[in-house]
Amino acid sequence: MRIDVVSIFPDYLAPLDLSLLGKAREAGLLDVRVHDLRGFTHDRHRTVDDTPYGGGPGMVMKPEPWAEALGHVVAQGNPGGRPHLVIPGPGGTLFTQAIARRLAREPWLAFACGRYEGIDERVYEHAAHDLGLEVSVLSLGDYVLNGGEVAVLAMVEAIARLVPGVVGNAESLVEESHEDGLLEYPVYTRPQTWRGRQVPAVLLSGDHAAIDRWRHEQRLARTAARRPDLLHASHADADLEVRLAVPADAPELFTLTRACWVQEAQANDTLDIPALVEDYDTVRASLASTRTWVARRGGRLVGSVRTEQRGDELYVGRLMVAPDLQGQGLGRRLLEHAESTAPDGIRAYRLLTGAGSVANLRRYRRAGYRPVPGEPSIPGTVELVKRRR
Ligand code: JD8
Repeated sequence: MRIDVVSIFPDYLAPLDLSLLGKAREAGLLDVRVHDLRGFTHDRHRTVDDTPYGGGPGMVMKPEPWAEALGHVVAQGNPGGRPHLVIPGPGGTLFTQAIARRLAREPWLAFACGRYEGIDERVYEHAAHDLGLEVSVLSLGDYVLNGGEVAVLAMVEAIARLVPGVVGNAESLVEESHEDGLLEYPVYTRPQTWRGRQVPAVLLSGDHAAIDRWRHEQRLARTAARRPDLLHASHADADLEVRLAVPADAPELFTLTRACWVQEAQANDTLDIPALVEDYDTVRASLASTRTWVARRGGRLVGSVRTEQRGDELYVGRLMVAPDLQGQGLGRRLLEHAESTAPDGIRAYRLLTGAGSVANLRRYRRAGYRPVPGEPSIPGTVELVKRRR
């Protein structure tokens, strides 16, 4: 990923040379370039600001130096390539983990660090309409900074660490706050007893299912205590309707299934996946042979899961969440719902996923599922089971 930053205080961005990001730059995973805006002025005083039209306090950043700086950055790129321009500002859209994930998929980002009272508004228009850049005005949070540099430091770190390879074990990326709508669980390390304080016994038990459950409960409790807005957000789905599917759901379900299994095909490097090749009639017919649950929010089909009883086991399958809504805990809630529908006599839950579906495997593990040892019933898949409590 290439990242350009323009600022009148380029030294402010020096922390991007350090730690993981510094190593990622050395490893060629990140190409970070910092530009001094004053380098694009031509007067003796290298002037970048002037008094505001209409009067008022402070100074405003002049448009011309910005146009030259952005023009220079764009001109350095590969022909036809254009950066996604991010301009931090207290009036911008709140920067979130979901936005960090989206920007982490971009090949080229440019950040414009404003100062003073801000940048002449025509620069935003010039970047979007004359340079043809996608422009995002983002805010770090509801408080006022003196300029954009601190915001850029935070945004670049939050984005760059999601670039594959930047963070050593991607494992840790999944368990984090805001990754799935919940805050993280408390962590402990040696010594077992410290100044008379103990580590919670469950963490010493070796019972990974119990540890996963305890951690999940801790996450829910912390989120309820510290960020009920998040909890409500993931439960905002108060307007989330989960019900058995009816034939009228089949068209949307067919489309959602195709959309959701594209990433599974990518993760498993195959298109030969039943959910991806089944035709509409097969999906419609499956509504009669399995208990298929659909989740709707505001009328939109946002997720689904199906269950099938086989002996004393409940097979859970086709768990899906609309790609743009993933990471908000919907999948976790649909899985919990599927399990909650298990009739008496069910002893365990069983599900199947692609061996390459690393993120799924992690989520199922966190939900208490364990891989079934031995050869999978379908090559290239992993079967997981969880004892019913
Ligand atoms: C960019 C100039 C200072 C802001 C007059 C103070 C982001 N969450 C955030 N808070 N503040 C910023 C931010 C502040 C900036 C600039 C970002 C450029 N200033 C201005 C308006 C009031 N001074 C930010 N992201």
